[in-house]
This record gives sequence, structure tokens and C-alpha cells, in this order.
Amino acid sequence: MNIGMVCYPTYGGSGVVATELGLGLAKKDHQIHFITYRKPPRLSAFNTNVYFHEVSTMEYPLFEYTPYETALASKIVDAVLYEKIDLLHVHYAIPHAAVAYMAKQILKTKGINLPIITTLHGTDITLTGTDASFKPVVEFSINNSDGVTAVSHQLREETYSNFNISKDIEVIHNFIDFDRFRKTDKDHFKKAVAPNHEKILVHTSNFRKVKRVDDVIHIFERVHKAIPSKLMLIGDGPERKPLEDLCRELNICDDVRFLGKQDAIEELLAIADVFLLPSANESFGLAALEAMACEVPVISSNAGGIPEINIDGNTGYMCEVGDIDTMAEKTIQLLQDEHLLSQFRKNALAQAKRFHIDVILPHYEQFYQKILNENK
Ligand code: GMT
Repeated sequence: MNIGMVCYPTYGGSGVVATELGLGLAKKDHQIHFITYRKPPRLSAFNTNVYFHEVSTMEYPLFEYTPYETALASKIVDAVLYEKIDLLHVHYAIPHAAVAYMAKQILKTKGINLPIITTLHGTDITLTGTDASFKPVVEFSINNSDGVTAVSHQLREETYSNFNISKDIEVIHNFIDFDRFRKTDKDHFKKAVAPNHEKILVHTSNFRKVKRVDDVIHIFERVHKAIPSKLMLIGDGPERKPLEDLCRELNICDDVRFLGKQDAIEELLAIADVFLLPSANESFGLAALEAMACEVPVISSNAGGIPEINIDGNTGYMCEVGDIDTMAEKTIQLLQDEHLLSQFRKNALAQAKRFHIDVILPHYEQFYQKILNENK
């Protein structure tokens, strides 16, 4: 198939899922056309069957807000006309689903029917999508996509309860590429981060409020008092500065490393003992799944779709959102029991394998085929 892929070129979340999906499909001989405003980070190397169409916007003094949607729709139309794209898959509803609808209407006037699939990722439904400034457009564009998928059962249900949806929503979980995410020997690296064999806790996110990274720091402070340990914080975002201040206030700066955005997250996960994800909401929690694939148990909240991947008392522990005392207690319990920790590591890997790219990718291929058949 010749597939157009529209996404945000981000380091995590929906951008990563779209990129990994495109790369996986390209390996299976599909032609993948990424249409984004910047090259997605995981698309750096040359790949046969992968093409990149950069959306550029025109500067003009009248445009206080650059009309990105118009530029994206024009780029989609151009790519479909000249690359003979069979189907367009957009990730994150805002604004991609509405833009796809616009491109579809333009192409219709040229005698082309472009099937559109929208994948809902989380905040497009739970946070931004329900804001009055977006809601009618999100609802309309979901209902007017030819196919809709959600990354968890919980997100599917939340979409039905937040909007008036007439479409079937197919659940296709996020997935892991085990060629990349697996435990490797990074002992030299471990010695550099934890020279005195301290335990290593890790958290990855975009440092937005919804991630509750301040809870991560409070949990670490409690763990640190009981067990010699280090905390690696990977990623960047609006909350970083107050979080740095919090570390100073708690006097734990020597044992907390803010590592910023990292390309090779798997190398950091390879040396970690526990992954912390106390989010207020999380439609899936891909970052936790990546940790589990690297044999790192997860201490998380029980928000959103997290219970679809983390198994309480097996691959880690799940607690109520904001219950930092229990999260710290469970972390200490796990880190103090080598036998339990090693069992949880194995369980985490086994659970992650259920989301192996080879298992999930065929679901997307079947879904694409179904939508193409319905649109013949
Ligand atoms: O986590 C974020 O805030 C980014 C966001 C996105 O769309 O890029 O992530 C969402 O999509 C990910 C991939 O499907 C999910 O793993 C995350 O759970 C989800 N984030 C939230 O629901 C907060």
C-alpha cells in the first residue's frame, strides 16, 4: 500500500507511535509518506520505502497566527496527486482529522476518493479535544473519518462518553519494536550514573502537568531516604524549571539528573531498576511499555489506560493518582527484595511481548485493507 502518515514530529507519544508504525510498515514493503512540519526524530536514518514531505508555511504580516492547517491540507493534496497515495492515516485528532477532511473534499473535486483513518491518542480526547474551542470540530472530524482507532479500550470508552460519536472505534494498542527496546549490557554506563551501586529510578515524559512529575520527585525523596538511589529524568517541557526548584528545596539535586530529550532512551532504560509513571491521566502509557520491554518494572497510577499494560503486583504496582506515600512504599518494597525485583523484571518483559510490533502491526494492515475495501 501507498500510505500517507500525518503526525506531530515529537520525541514521545503519538509522534513516536506514528513514526514506528511507518517504519515497521516500510519494512513490510509498504510505501510510507510522512507529511509533517519537521522530520520526526526517529526518522533520522535513510530508509527504503520511506518518504518525507515537509509542510512549510508562508510568512505574511497579516498572519498573526500562521495558517498551518491550510498548508498541511495543501501538502496532503499535493502528495496524494503526485505520489498516488491510497490512504491517509492521521495521528492525534487536532487538527489532523479536520485537515484530512478538508483535503478529502478537495480531492473529491478532482475525482479522487481518499480514505482517511484517524488514530486517537489521548489528550486529543481527554484534555484538548473537550475544550469548547475545539470540541465541535473534533466531533465532526471523528464522525467523518472513514476509520477511527484508539490506542486503548479506556480511550475508546472515553471518546464515546465525551462526544456524540456515530462511528465504530477500533482499539489497536500501541506496540514495541524489540529490535530496539531490549535490555542490553550497559554496565560502564551504570557505573557512571550509580558509582556506588545505588538503585536507579527513571521517568520519561514531556514534563507537562498531566504527568505529575512533582510526584516523581516526592516519591524519589522518600525512596532515597530509605535506599541509596539515583533518579534519571528524561525529557523536557513546561514544568522543568519548577521541578528543578523542587529538587533544590528537597536538597536532592546531587542524586537527580535532568537528562533532557534523549534519542537512545533504551540505553538509559537498560540501567534502570524501576520506572515511575504517576500521571493524572494516560490513555496508554507508551513510555511505561518501553521500560517494561527493557525489563524495568513500573510503579504507576491507575489512570486511564495504564491498567491495560501494567499488572498490579506482577509487572509493578498501581496506586491511586496522587498517592505518593503508597507509590514510595511499593518502590522501596520492590527495591529491597532482589528476588521479587528479578521476578517483576521477567514479568514486565513477558507482558511487553504481548505488544510486540509483529503482533500489533498486522492489525493496522487489516484495518487499512478493510477501509480500502469499503471505499472502493
Ligand atoms: O503523553 C503525552 O502528553 C503526549 C501524547 C501524544 O499524543 O503525543 O501522548 C498520548 O499518546 C501516547 C501514544 O499513544 C500515549 O502512550 C499516552 O498515554 C498519551 N498521553 C496521555 O493520554 C496523557
